Amino acid sequence: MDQTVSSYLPLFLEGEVIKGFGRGSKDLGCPTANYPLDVVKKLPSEFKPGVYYGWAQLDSGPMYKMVANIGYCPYYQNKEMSVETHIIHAFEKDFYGSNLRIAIVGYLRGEMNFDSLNELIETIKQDIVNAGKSLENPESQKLKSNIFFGKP
Ligand code: ADP
Ligand code: RBF
Ligand code: MG
Repeated sequence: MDQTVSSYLPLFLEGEVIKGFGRGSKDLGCPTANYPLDVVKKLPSEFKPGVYYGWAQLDSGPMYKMVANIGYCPYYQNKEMSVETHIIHAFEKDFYGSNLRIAIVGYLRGEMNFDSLNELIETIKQDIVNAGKSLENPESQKLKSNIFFGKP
């Protein structure tokens, strides 16, 4: 892993799931749970924007794999940094207002710009596959039972 990245990983974040940009990520097949700005501000100053994988827990529920985009979304040119978590699980309904705990375990790639929305979506699909694989390795598995997460 990248030297700067490995100096602050694993990184644990916790906060409420709020309304995000409302760009309909859900309609694209990739809903992302957004954090309020006070959580985003807890990232270390040397944090490298990009796509990360790790573990997620809603309230005191079960552990799920996740992939997160942390940065400025060059495709949309956001002014503020955002932390958006896509939980790799099909939920029956929304969970705005829930407490979301994440462990950011590893780095997949830097944020990129795309010529079309379709390319962005295809790249995200591949990120989900890559995250799923990386989370199977024993180092990643260990973090799933970290004391940071509540007992399901
Ligand atoms: P917003 O712009 O408000 O973040 P999204 O289209 O990104 O809207 O949808 C995010 C919301 O969808 C989350 O806040 C959550 O309530 C819900 N959701 C349902 N399934 C998932 C999932 N697998 N991962 C993340 N959020 C999900
Ligand atoms: N936005 C970008 O502008 N560039 C990216 O490379 C990028 N990668 C993403 C990877 C993942 C796994 C996820 C969940 C989101 C990513 N996004 C990226 C953010 C995307 O633009 C945002 O979720 C939109 O709201 C989707 O419509
Ligand atoms: Mg979102």
